[in-house]
Amino acid sequence: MNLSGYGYDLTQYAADILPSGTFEMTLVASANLAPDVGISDVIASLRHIVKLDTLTGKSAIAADMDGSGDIGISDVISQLRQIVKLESSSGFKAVVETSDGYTDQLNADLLEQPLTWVAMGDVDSSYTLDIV
Ligand SMILES: [Ca+2]
Repeated sequence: MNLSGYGYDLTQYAADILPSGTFEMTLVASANLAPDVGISDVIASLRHIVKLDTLTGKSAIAADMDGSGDIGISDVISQLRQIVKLESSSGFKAVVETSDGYTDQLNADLLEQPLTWVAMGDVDSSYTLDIV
């Protein structure tokens, strides 16, 4: 991973033994690297909840703030609390594209694929951070 363009040097980190089964990889937000959650993201989540739109892929993962597997009012409340700084950022979550779409449930085999970082709460993908 090379995040040097974003002011991060991850070369000091290494994983010799990966967890067995599935796991998630997250990146904690910081002052200069945090998802840009806005009202447009809240609206996108609400439109999904009332079935005016269907969020899929990275947008659906970004909208599921609590990682419950679905997008509900509690996720919207979390987005709103982050906008008004009542709640700290949810940071970023690594995803891999599979034949079934994007997943945040990683395993050793999936790590052979390129990772994409989803900015949690940024449903409209106004903030993207790709790692090649
Ligand atoms: Ca949720």
